[in-house]
Amino acid sequence: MADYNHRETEKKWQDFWETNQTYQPALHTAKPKYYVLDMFPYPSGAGLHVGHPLGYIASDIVARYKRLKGYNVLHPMGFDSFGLPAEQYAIQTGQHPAVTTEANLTRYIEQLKNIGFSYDWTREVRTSDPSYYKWTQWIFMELFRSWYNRDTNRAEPIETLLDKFATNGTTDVNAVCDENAPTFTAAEWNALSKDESYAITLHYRLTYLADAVVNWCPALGTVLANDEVKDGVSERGGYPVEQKLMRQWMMRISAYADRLLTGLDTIDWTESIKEQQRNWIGKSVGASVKFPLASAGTSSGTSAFIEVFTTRVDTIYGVTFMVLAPEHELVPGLTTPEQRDAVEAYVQAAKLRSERDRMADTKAVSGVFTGSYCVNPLNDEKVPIFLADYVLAGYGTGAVMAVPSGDQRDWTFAKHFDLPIIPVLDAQKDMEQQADNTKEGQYINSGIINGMTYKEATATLIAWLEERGLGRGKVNFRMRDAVFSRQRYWGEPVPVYFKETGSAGRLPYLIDEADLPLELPAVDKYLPTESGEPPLGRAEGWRYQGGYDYELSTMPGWAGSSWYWYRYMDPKNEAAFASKEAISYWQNVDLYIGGTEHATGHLLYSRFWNKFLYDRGYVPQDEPFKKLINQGMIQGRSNFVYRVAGTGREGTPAVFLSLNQINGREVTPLHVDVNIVENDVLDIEAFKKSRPDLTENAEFILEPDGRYVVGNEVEKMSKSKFNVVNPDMIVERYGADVLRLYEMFLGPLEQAKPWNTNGIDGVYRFIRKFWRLFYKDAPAGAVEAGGGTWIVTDEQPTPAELKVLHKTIQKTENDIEGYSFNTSVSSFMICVNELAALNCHKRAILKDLVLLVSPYAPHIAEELWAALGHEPGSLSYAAFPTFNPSFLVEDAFEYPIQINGKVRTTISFAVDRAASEIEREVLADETVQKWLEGKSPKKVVVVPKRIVNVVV
Ligand code: ANZ
Repeated sequence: MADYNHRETEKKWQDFWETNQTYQPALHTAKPKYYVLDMFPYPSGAGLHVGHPLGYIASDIVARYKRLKGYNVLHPMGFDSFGLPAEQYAIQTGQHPAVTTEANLTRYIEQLKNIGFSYDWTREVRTSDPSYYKWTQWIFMELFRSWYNRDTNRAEPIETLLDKFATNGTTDVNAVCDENAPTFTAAEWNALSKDESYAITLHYRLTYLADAVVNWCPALGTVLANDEVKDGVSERGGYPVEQKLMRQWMMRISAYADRLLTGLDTIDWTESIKEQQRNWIGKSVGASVKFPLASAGTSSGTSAFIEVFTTRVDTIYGVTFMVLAPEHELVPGLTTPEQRDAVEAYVQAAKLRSERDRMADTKAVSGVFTGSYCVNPLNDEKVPIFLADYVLAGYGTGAVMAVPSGDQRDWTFAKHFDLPIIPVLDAQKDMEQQADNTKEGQYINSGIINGMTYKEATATLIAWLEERGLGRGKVNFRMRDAVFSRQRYWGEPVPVYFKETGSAGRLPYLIDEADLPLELPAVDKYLPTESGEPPLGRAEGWRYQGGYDYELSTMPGWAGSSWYWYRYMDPKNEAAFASKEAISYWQNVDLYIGGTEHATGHLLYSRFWNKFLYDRGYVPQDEPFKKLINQGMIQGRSNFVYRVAGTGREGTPAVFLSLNQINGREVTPLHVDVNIVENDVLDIEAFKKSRPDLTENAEFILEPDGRYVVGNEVEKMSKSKFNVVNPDMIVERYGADVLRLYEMFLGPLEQAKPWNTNGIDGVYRFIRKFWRLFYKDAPAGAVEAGGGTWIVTDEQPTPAELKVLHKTIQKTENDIEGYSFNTSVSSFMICVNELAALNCHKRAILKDLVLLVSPYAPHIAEELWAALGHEPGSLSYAAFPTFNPSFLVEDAFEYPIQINGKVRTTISFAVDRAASEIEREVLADETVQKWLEGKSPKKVVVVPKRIVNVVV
């Protein structure tokens, strides 16, 4: 049993954990709960590289630590298994995305299991599994069946809205709803047909159909997200993308804007993620103002004013023009015949620019005059109306009162079109330099607010406008409702069908709950139909109840990930997304670990759905993730060989120079696979074998000691850079425990850092040294050749040994509680070195050390725990060693006590004890008294930390 073989041992314990379901938490227990969660991965075809497990290792350490601390720990893993790559592959090869996904999943699970995570695998979820997406669809249905009541500040079932309509019409309704929702009395409501009243409710539901401006790529046949569009073309394929109004499912996340903002103050997340969410939500406090249209140039049918949103109503006397977004609905009506061609050309051009480009571009000035005017309500000045694409259709009202003396973009625009610039504050700087967004100073040229301060001016103007029905104070959010449809195949079908109603047109209806899950139908190709319908349009005979059209778009990638942490609580439940009992026990996630790239996507949508489920009474907590930690990226460390310029071409053999042989010669660095390099020395044979194209007859100029030394550089870890390190290889060679320790040892969890396999030897040696505290005669060399004779003793530990142990207990505990995992690894190394130096092989010390190390290196810990003779089973539920500060007080020293030149006894004193106290205690000692034979000593000499000499 004594041989330590990491391959056998790790496999043995992984099997043990699986067979015994060691990591299944109990639901009925007096223990406190702890829920530690990883952001679940999308199983890509490339498998895991060493960067992926970083966060998983950290969370696993916490999970294992919390179990030892007496918590009932939920630590699950699953897969975000819908997604584009599998679908792109399906388009190219015809293989069903489910097949590709399944193959990738199998590999992921195998890789994860190799690393020894304490996941309860019985709870695994997959978002693409119908038994899972049944509940994603159900949540969609619940959103559809709900509205947002501003008075109660929460989502409510649509029935409470219908009650209000029936008793008082829209009078008492304070809802977050579409702008064009009609107003009516109870009598009018009650006179409507069923279909007509249903159509009205569609304006209120938390998920709804609307015409939204989207990035439409005709060649790909789909809407693209902002980050899938670069310079007006699709990132994939480079096809033109245009801005198009399309009917889409939307999520009314804007209803939650304020709560998403204030909720941030209640959770323990990094300030940087919170700030990103705050910016994304973008709360602006300002006013909306109506500028009546000047009659000239306007045609009938347009509304009689332009409404703007401004955060600086105090600058209203400085307005010298008005700018509308090119998509603004008033544009056609405002355009005069002389301006028509120019306006239409401009509107057309704006369509080709993504919103992001339009916002980013602050230098180029473009715009066009509509030919019409409106009137500044404060001073009755005529204001020309322009279009410019820096004004976004979807923000505020899509119209800006332009104040070139106050705003940079307005100033640039005014200069370009030679429009007047009127300063409104005496503190404003030279207007020829730049617009100055100051709130300081006294108002000038500003009618009723001249002489006031910013606050007074703002309040006065809002009151003035409100009195006349021309404006009001308004809070605006940058965050818009989220587009929820994708014209794609590999996603959740939307559980909706359409019915012609006659009077109310074609309306969307939810399918029966009993018909969930609405499964993805088979299709012949994963492409849009010839008529431009999404791929689901190809499914033969796919109709609801035999006759109705289904919604053909699918849900976006974020649907399935916006609630998955609840499914883990009760993953097999067929009657609910999780039982009330499970949810009320587990509540929410205590610790969530994942990447920063989800700051304004997943982490915002999850909070939104969570708040919705909370409002509707399905979950007890308003926030899903109490504490969030973002692990840093692991970068690759690329290796290079250097080919002498001009060699290796047109049949000439290549000449490769070892790093220190370059000596200023002109060389071309070429990436070599880091897996055939060890400690920066190239395995030339392996290189020749892997790249015969480069190395045929090649000459290698080596270092004097015969090695070929490669160069290195830190880059992103990627296949194309040949710097991907596969965890399987590390596990095979060094063991999972070494991989786990080493990943933590690389540096602080939250920092980006390069992977460098070179350093792994140190951790490998540490494991061996640790083993040798238990077994003697482990021959030098590989850990797996270790082993030897069991040398653990039952002797009492010395104060020095206890001190080493308790220092490490304290450090490990503080480190894990503070998520500082790298520092624990070094304290283990120090501890093992110190114990080895003390020649300590004592059970009393080692059993605690095994527990301390176990969250990091669980396999070897289990093996040693068993060898120490514990009850058969896992150490996972043992008790974490208790730190005792009294062992840390300064070391004691065993003083030899000499009486007349002969050592008669030893007495231990703390090294900082005063000599006078030592003298007193020595003389009082029983043995010493015996030797003194009643005489009083002539002389007592205390040599600190050496000896006590008594002369009688
Ligand atoms: C007049 C003014 C004077 C403005 C001034 C600013 C400074 P935030 O803070 O981001 O909410 N704006 C309004 N709607 C817009 C749209 N759809 N597209 C582009 N810009 C728009 O910004 C609000 C300010 O951005 C508003 O206040 C408006 O310009 C502009 F010295 O009105 B302001």
